[in-house]
Amino acid sequence: MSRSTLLDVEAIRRDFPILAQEVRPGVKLVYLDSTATSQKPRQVIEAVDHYYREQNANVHRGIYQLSEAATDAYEEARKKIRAFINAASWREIVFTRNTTESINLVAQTWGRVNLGPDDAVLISEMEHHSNIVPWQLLAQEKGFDLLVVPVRDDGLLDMDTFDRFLQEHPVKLVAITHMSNVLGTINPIERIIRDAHSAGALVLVDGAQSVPHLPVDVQALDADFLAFSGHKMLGPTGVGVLYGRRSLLEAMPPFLGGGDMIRRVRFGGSEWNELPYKFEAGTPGIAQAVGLGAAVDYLSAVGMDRIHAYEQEIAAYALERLAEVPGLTVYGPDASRKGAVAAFTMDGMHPHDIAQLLDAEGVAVRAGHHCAMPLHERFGLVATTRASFYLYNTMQEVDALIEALYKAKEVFSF
Ligand code: 7TS
Repeated sequence: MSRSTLLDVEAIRRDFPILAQEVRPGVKLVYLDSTATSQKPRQVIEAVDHYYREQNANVHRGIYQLSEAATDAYEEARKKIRAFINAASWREIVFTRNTTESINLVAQTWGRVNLGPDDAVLISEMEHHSNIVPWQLLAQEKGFDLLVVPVRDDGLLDMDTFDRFLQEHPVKLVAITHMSNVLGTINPIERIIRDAHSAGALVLVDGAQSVPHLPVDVQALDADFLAFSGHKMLGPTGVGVLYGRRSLLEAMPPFLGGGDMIRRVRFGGSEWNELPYKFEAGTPGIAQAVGLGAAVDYLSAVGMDRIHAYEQEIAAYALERLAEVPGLTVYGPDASRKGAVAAFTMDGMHPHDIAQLLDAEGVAVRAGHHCAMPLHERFGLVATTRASFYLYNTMQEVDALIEALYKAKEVFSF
């Protein structure tokens, strides 16, 4: 397979020290699990290192220079993230630990105040558990209906049922993934938001898989909430983001109580801090946020449009090559409707065995239900093997995957 002209992938790869690793002498690492977590470029590793060497102090507290430097670095990262998703204000960017915490924050604050027995929340069959379980927990307590939009055989959302649910039920919130972590399906999020708003519902977008891979503009989308994780977009673990429309965040009660989220504490009652600090109780992941700022710089310098276009190329090539392997089934839509994720099964082979045999060839893929058990059940599966790609993966690595799959088949033919 020839090289893509969209990205200088070889130059990009040189920025990621871990990709030069050999899993054993002579066998190069082929990392195909970026959907679980991405690798980190030296620019991110160095930003974290620099922060600890030169700026480390607690934020929003000290009046000494180092604390001011730490606060500036932390707030600078917030501003970079604001620009990256084109939020109207940095006050709409709340640092959390990850997508999971961002979604739970909305459920436990906005949801707790606004949802009751006469309401419905609409999710989909392709959600990650982190966009199912927080709503189930709250539904048990508040008695609202949790409606689930089905996934069609071709891996696309059943939009007719989506429309019908909006017409027939008092839906107050649509909580939906922008891109599936298993099927790779990119949902028609503009239309979903427009129709939800027309029906009087707010929309929370699970951007865990879209923000790292596509240009996402919260103002153009008119999203009410957007949740995503730093570690899937070249940033460190332990930092995530909740974007919320300012008027909504202003009206929401706090999530966790503690330091930094208050303006004044009295035993008779406390007052909350201004946005976004109202939602950032306790010492945050400062170095992690700084690292995420560097990750956003890196992605922006390459260009999200180019990253997405390159990933479409690699997805198309991967699907074409996977289709050549006898007895292999890939789940999800064709390459034009999905990101660079391929979850598959092979006749007569357990998905975990496939992953283990691939590992012996240096090819790192994930096997299991990928925290999407209802989706697997819908396709009559307990598990799939999943290969996923990012800007640092090459077409040659697709070839390495295919070769390793043929070797795995040979093992099983004995
Ligand atoms: N939503 C989606 C669509 C995801 O893919 C994930 C993580 C999450 C939410 C949760 O993100 P977290 O950072 O809070 O854990 N997905 C995966 C995966 O596919 N394999 O490992 C994690």
